[in-house]
Amino acid sequence: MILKIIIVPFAMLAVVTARHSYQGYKVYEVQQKTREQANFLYELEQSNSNLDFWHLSKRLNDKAQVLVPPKEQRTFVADLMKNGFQYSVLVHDVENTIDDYSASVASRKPVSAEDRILHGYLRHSDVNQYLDELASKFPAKVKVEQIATSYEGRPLKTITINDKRNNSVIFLDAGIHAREWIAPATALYAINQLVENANENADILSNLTWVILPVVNPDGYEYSHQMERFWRKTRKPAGKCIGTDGNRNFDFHWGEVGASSSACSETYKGDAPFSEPETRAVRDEISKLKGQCKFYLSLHSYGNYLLYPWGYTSDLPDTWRDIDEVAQAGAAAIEQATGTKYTVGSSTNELYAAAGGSDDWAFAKADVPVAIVMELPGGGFGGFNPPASSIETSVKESWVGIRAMARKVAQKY
Ligand code: 0X9
Ligand code: ZN
Repeated sequence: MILKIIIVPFAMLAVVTARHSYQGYKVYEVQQKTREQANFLYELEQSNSNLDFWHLSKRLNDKAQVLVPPKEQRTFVADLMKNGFQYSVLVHDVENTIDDYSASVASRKPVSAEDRILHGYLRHSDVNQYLDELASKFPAKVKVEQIATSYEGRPLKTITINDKRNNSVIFLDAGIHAREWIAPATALYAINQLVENANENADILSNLTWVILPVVNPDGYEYSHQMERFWRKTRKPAGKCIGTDGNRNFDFHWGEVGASSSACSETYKGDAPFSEPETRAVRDEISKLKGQCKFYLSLHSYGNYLLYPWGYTSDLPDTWRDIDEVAQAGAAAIEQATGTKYTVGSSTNELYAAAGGSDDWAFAKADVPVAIVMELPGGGFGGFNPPASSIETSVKESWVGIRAMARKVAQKY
């Protein structure tokens, strides 16, 4: 046997970091039966940045879902017991669920673009490549532009479909939160249908222009693929931690409620409003469309909610009925198609108060009359890890809702 000695320079070794392991991490499901218990969980979420609340709402009898690292589990459970909570362990070892996911992607050999979108989570460079392919294949109806560069230097690209003077515009974005992979997947399916299946979508194309940014936070998205599956924030260093919550970084009642000043928190508001190049990109695009943009739809996951302003107060805007009508149309269409139920209402009243969101900003500052956050279905173990095998069902169902909302907007504006 010939022994080969490969000399790897030390500097190269130093930059190779291992993927974050979730070995021993658990997801707890905690039922909040009283207002005191709901408040306790809310306070805990605000005060302990080691606990990652995957789901939390203010509704009584709802169940919170919390990702807890091994070193926090004993205190967390003791706190639950002391406060009379009923809880169960939803995932015993989170690391195992991630391995399951990788297997399902690796075993597929997709062919067409639609097939790739429906059966796997595309990496950011593949997303951009798909947009560029569409631009060269359909130059008359599609325009692809690099609108900004992320902190780590990735191109943020929008696709504009059916650009016509005097059309109302729908601005659709996804992936401001890195780990919510089903959101960019849904945006890609929307793009695929609007461009490559245009005949079937004539009703939402004839008087509408679509501007779609499928991955708002590509640095976080790539980091969640390569290093840390449940990464949420951007990737710009902040104090001794990394990342800002993009959906707390918009300049409208910035930082007033439900947003953290601690850089290590999952809901860090940033060191200033619009401190992140990615949120500035969304701001600048929507601002350019002022007066024309009638519908801002931001895709997130998970929990099956259609949420609208305000996110910073339990008051409702004067025109809330107009937004509610659009959201209800989406929820009704989905329920009719598949039986899946969505909860419709204002962010603060249905979920929790959280200021600095893109929806509140678009509605208040860019005069977009209909601004909605769609929390797509979860799946897999807990909610942020739907297996690749469920993408097709999920995005097709969501597309029914998005279509119905777009039709309603086309009628109203
Ligand atoms: O907290 C968020 O940013 C959204 N939920 S998520 O689980 N995807 O993180 C909800 C945002 C609702 N809108 C505002 N609070 N403005
Ligand atoms: Zn989100």
